[in-house]
Amino acid sequence: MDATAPTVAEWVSACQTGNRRALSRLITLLESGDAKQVADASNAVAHFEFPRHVIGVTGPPGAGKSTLIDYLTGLVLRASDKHVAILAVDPSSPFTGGALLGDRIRMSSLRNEPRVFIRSMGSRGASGGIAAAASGALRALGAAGFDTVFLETVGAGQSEIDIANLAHTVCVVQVPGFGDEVQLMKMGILEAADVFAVNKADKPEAAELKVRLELAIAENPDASCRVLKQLGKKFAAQFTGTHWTPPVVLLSSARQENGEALLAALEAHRTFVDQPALSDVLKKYRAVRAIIGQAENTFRQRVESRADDGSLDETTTAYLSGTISLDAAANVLIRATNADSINPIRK
Ligand SMILES: Nc1nc2c(ncn2[C@@H]2O[C@H](COP(=O)(O)OP(=O)(O)OP(=O)(O)O)[C@@H](O)[C@H]2O)c(=O)[nH]1
Ligand SMILES: [Mg+2]
Repeated sequence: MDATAPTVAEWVSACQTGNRRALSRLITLLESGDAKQVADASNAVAHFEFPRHVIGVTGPPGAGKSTLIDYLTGLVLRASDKHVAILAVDPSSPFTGGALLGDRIRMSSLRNEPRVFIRSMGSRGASGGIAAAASGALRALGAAGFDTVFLETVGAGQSEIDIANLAHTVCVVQVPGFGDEVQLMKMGILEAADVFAVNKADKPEAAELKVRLELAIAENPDASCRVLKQLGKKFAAQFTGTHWTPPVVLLSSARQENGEALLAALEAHRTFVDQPALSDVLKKYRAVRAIIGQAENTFRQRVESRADDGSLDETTTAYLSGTISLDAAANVLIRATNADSINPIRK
């Protein structure tokens, strides 16, 4: 390696003084570096907190997510001196920049705003997985002093859910013409949102969709607190505070109408998750998820390096000849990778 090339630690320092190129480089490393670069970059940002408010914005293609984020960002800039980042993550797109998502981002009216940072991420074979890369990027944005991040994701696959779950607040954007409430329930949409934005209020059917959504939420109070659902029984049981009912906000992003109400709803949710009893549980839960995620990555890397060095051959032969079951073969591998590990807590 070039001795004069900046180290990852130097990039992080540069990020902290507002250097956008360094921030971009760091995110690129997290997104598409080799295993060592990803590990170095993740470690370098690990002790930084996320920005104060990470807002996941998700919903069907064409619902107006990007238009809405542009509009809300403009409102935040006008009302405060906050720095806002827009991170568009598309797990299905292998290439940054060249992706459609990147093209749309480049059209943003805010791309020349000094207090705004806009970036898209795809999964260009990131060795740690896209959710881990996005999580690192959020820490890098925290290091760089951003207050608010809008995290745009498309679709509802597992990777998108993992990404949305990084956010403090998830805003699901809905538009008229996407079926009835039975379908909404089936699609698991009620469980996915902290706040609903019914966009395209300039269309006549939008007001009706808002009413239908509110009814569906009222009829399914148990399904509609994403934070507690996400925590699962074990963690949720530790929290006995007030319940959150997702508000439904009608707005027109294209006409720039009623975005203030949506911002207020998002902020109210941030305050909700900030109550100490809940934020402690959430913090613990996130740490557990982060450790499990990292363990999965490490395990995958170890398994893959074993596959390369030929040490799997004997097990594979035994499995192919029917001497051992698939389960037993997998266990041989698990035990072998365990032997590689060290425990820094109990040496
Ligand atoms: N009528 C109307 N059109 C809107 C509104 N908001 C966005 N649109 C239009 O909807 C289309 C899609 O908007 P985008 O912001 O690109 O939607 P998106 O959800 O980000 O789309 P993907 O990133 O492809 O999933 C564009 O033609 C927008 O101009 C709105 O409030 N009213
Ligand atoms: Mg978009």
